[in-house]
This record gives sequence, C-alpha cells and structure tokens, in this order.
Amino acid sequence: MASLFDPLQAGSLQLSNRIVMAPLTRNRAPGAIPQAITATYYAQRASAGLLITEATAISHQGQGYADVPGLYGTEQLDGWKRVTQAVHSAGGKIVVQLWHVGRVSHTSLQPDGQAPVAPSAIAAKTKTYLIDAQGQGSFAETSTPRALDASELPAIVKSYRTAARNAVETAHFDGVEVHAANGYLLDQFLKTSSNQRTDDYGGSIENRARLLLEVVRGIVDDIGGGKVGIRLSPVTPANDVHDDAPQPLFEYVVRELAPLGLAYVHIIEGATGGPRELPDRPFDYHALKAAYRNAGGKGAWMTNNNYDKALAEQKVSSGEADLIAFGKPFIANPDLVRRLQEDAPLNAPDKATFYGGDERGYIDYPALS
Ligand code: 8OZ
Repeated sequence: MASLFDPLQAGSLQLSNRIVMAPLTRNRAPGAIPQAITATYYAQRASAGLLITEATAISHQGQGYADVPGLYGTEQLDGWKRVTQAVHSAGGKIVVQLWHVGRVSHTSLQPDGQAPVAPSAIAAKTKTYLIDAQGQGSFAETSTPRALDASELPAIVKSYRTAARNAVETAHFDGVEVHAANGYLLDQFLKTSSNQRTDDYGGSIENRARLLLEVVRGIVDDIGGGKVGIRLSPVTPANDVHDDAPQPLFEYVVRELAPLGLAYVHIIEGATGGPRELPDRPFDYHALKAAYRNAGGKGAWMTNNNYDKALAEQKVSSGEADLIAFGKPFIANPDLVRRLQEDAPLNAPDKATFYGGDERGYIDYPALS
C-alpha cells in the first residue's frame, strides 16, 4: 500500500515522495523576471517530491497580472536558471507551469496596450491584479478580448513549444506543466461558456479540445512526454468559465492525452481554492481517471484542492491518486513534508501577503528547528 512519503517515478521525473507543491501565483517578479528571493523561496520548499512553479507567461500576450514571471526573454530565463540551480542544489525537482491567460488580462499589460485575445470576444466577469507606477496594487475588471483568428493559432502553439524547449534546455527545469485550467486560454477554448467559435476550434468537443491537444503534442514532440504534465479543472468556476457537459469533454481530453506518455495529469477537484464538491456542477473524477487508464495512460494521477494529510493519505493508499498537490499549506510551511510526516502543527498562511510585496510572507515562514 503506497504512502504519501514513498518515492515515485512519474515519466522522467524521479520523485522522492508523493507531496507536490501546487502552482501558486505570488506577483513578486518585476519585469516578469524571477528574483534572488524567488530562488530562496523555491529552494526552501525543495523537500517536496515535486515543485510546480507559479504560472509563468509563455509570451507578453500571455501575461495577465502585474509582476508574474515570464519565460520568453533572456533575463527571465536567467532568473529561472538561478531558481532551478538552487532547487537542484537542495535536492529538489521543479517543473515550470506554462501559462497563456487569454482573456484574463488588461490592456495595460498587453503589447502596445492592445485588447487581450480569446476564443471569442466575450469578457470574463473576473478581476485581474495591477500595480501602478507608485507600486500600489489594485484589482481591476479584465478588458474585453478580441477573438483570435484561426490563422493566429499556429504562432500561439509555437510560443508554447519555444517556452517548453527553453525551460528545459536553457533554464534547466526538470519538465513543464501545461496550464489548461482555471479559465485561462486553453480552458477558454475547451469550455462552452467562453468558446462560441464556428470554425475548427469551436462547436464539437473535438474542435474545442483541438488547440490544447496541438499544444501538448507539439511540446511532447520537442522535449518528450516524460517531462510534461498537464493541469485541468473540469468544473471550476474560476475566471467565469462553465461547460455544458464537462464529463464527456474531459474524458475525451484524457483519452487523447493517454498515448503521449505524459509524466502526470493534474486535476483540480471542485472549485479552485474553494469547495471540493459543487452541487450545481457534479463531476465523476473516478470515471475520468478510468477513461485515462483504459486508454492506456500511464502518467501519475495528481489531485489537488483543499487536501489535508488524512484525505491525502486515504487517496494515495487506496490508489485513487499517485500524487497530491498542496497549495496554501506550502506558502506557510517550507518544510511541509516533514510537518506532515511528524504530524507537527502547521503555520497559518497570511492572505495579505499572497500577492505582491517583498520577502515578508514569502521567505520568512519558519521551518521546524
Ligand atoms: C491566483 C491569482 C492569479 C492567478 C490560477 C494562475 O488560478 C492562477 C492565479 C491564481 O491558475
């Protein structure tokens, strides 16, 4: 019977335990460049079986919040190189989460102040986070996007592929996670509420999943499936997305992913950062996993959202999950693995310092002595 503290081989990733640090947006990368404190922050958490970085923009167009990191410029890659070096020196494994926000952006964050891009010109009823010239942070309504022309999609696929290649070859990440969750670009294409296209990228399930599958297959061709994970959130209401029939949609997606030899599939159960069960959005996660395995999928099955040790142990020991991703507990507990193992008390995270700011609430949470 597997335990949370057992090692696992996930594709090419040799993990020392089943506890994963979930991607956590922290808005401390001015100029989209990871800083020295970023390296400290991740290295402090290197006892996790796997670290997944905060969502990282694959292009300027893919950026939607102030001071989130990028992966498309030399200084950004150099910044990440310091991070991977620090994590590897501390014995950890780290993948970078590849992000294009689509419509969840603001003209002030886009190249030449243009409108953000999306499958359809439908604004998301959600807010983004901006920082003004005086360093003052505020939340703002996202800008109405323009619909992408199909002729623009190959360049977007290419920017994902370039980011993935640079991530492993230049920045020395152990792999990448494709962010296809939480109402960002790839999830906007998947779901009926945000995709009203009438071309090959809208309408049927096959069409709505096309961009995602082109992106993942392209990355797998370039860096090998064993270094690639994907994050999906079948029913999250985050960033104002909804699908009329998520069960067949996501079962199709995982069946198509099955032959690609991915390292892992990462599923957010329920509402991101909120309830694990949504009465108005039922979803059968067992059936989703069965669809993947029955189609030959061998990647590790990673689950996330509001786990505590008891639930995590139950899911891993029953074989329902291979890896469990913890978010907020990792913000406040750099040594979360040890604390879970020893049943030690957890530090409480301070919400006021989640987004933006300095080393406070970032690298000053104490480890056990
Ligand atoms: C919180 C704040 C901003 C972005 C996600 C990348 O939900 C995010 C995110 C979370 O996936």
